[in-house]
Amino acid sequence: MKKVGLVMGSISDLGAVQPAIDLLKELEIPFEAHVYSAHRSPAEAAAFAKGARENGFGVLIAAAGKAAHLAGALAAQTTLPVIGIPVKSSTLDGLDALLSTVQMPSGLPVATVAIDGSYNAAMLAAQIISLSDAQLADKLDKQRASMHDSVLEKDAELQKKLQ
Ligand code: RP5
Repeated sequence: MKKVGLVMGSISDLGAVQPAIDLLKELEIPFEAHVYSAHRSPAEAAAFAKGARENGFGVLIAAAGKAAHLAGALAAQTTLPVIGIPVKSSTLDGLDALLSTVQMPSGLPVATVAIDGSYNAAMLAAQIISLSDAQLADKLDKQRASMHDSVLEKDAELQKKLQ
């Protein structure tokens, strides 16, 4: 199975990224997580993205806050799909990071999830990896079915309460 490369701009992003790490572990998808900054360690960030395809990665996830250029900087170095997580910081509620991540120039897409949406970033990465892994696709189908069932259970509970 191809690996997921998860890069965060600062160790202070780890809390926001944790749901992605947990989901990748739960789905048993091999991954590497690194702290590489587009601004503070640009050479390492670029080298990681440049070598990612030949190093067995199938998709990259980048989490960064403030002037969040990390996802775009990785996308500039690889044609692997790159998923961006805008991280909420102490000012501007993450809108700064959202706009910095999502507004990529034509030809260099970054699939941007919601502010602090790291769970969905890992889910999207899993869906991409599942294109070439039937077992993982099956796990995702089962997870979707269980989500569906739990919504119906909640509805049944609500109907009971309202009687
Ligand atoms: C970004 O700046 C990081 O991704 C982080 O979200 C934000 C703040 O970084 P620290 O100053 O906490 O290291 O580069």
